Amino acid sequence: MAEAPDDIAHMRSALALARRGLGSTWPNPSVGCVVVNGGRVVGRAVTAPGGRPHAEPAALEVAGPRARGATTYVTLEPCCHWGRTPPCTDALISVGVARVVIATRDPDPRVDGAGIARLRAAGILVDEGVLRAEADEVAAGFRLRVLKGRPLVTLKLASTLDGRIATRTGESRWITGDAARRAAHALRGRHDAVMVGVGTVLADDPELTCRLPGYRPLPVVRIIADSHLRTPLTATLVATSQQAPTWMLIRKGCDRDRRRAFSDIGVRLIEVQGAETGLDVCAALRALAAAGLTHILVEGGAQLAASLLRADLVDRIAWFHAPTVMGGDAWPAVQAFGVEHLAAMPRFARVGETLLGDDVLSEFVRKDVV
Ligand code: AOF
Ligand code: ZN
Repeated sequence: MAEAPDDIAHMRSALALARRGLGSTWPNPSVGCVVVNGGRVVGRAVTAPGGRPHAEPAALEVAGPRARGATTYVTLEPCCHWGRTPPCTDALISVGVARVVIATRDPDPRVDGAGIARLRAAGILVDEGVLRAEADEVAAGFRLRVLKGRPLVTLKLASTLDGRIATRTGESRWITGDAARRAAHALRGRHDAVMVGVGTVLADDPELTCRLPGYRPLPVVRIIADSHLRTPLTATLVATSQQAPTWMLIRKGCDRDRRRAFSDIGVRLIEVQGAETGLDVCAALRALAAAGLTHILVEGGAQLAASLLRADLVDRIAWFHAPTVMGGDAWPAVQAFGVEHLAAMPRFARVGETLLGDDVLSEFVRKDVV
């Protein structure tokens, strides 16, 4: 189709809405919807926290009677299945919109083109593909969950220029400055969950919340990959599990009394197959997708980063570099993972570079994110 400039502008604002919901709508995708009548925006909405209501009925409700004859812009194909809410296609049909512009199809097998067919069968004009690439990027976590059964993984690292995260004696606070640490909190705000390995819990006792006021309506899920339940019951992540969810990925066969102690406090334990050392990261991500997560931020440590890179499971990297050097006896951001040839290195494309005080945030993506 020939894309009208208005279509692009309205879809761009629908995408901006969708981006705002990232981190809060899992297990559902964050969808943006803009209703336009006579050239004026009469309704707009994003998928609600927790995934319901969907964006379309919320935007139609704002538009009220002005939805009749309107054009509706949606970043994802409207659903046509009866889930926990009635189909969005039926809402669009019943209020009498004239045209629906869709950025990309919903990969959910219950929809996947059937939403478009249903709208067309009802006599609504449908155009698809407006800003598809951007929409696929916004929905990348949801697409991975549906199509590959795992969440999207962003690896966040903060290191010296030579990729070190702690001195020989273990000092690590702080390597990057205030602006970089605020940006790291904003990253947490856009992810469903933040994950660390047990080594990081033992070394830093982090809280892993998003401490930017008003940034997200639901607390971020905190996940500890801890095959042998080495986390102390007194760890901050455990002690604060009433304020924000704490999940632990553990190996099958961990001590029952110890497991009970964690679940009594309110920690959710998820059993995962073991690898020779630690957890099978593939199985761990499968379990997290099955629990509904679409997008996780991995904040270390070096062992978990290495396991994910070795298994080719890192989709995006956010790497903060401070203008300092520690040298080879300091702790590396990524542990050894056995690369012998250049051809075997995981490769990423650089997509962004932001100066944050004296630090730099470099962002990378793998080349084949669905
Ligand atoms: C839409 N608009 O805003 C979203 C959609 O469990 P349910 O009933 O909420 O349905 C979840 C599915 O709905 C999800 O897998 C995806 O296919 C779609 N998400 N669809 O029309 C929205 N969030
Ligand atoms: Zn829907």
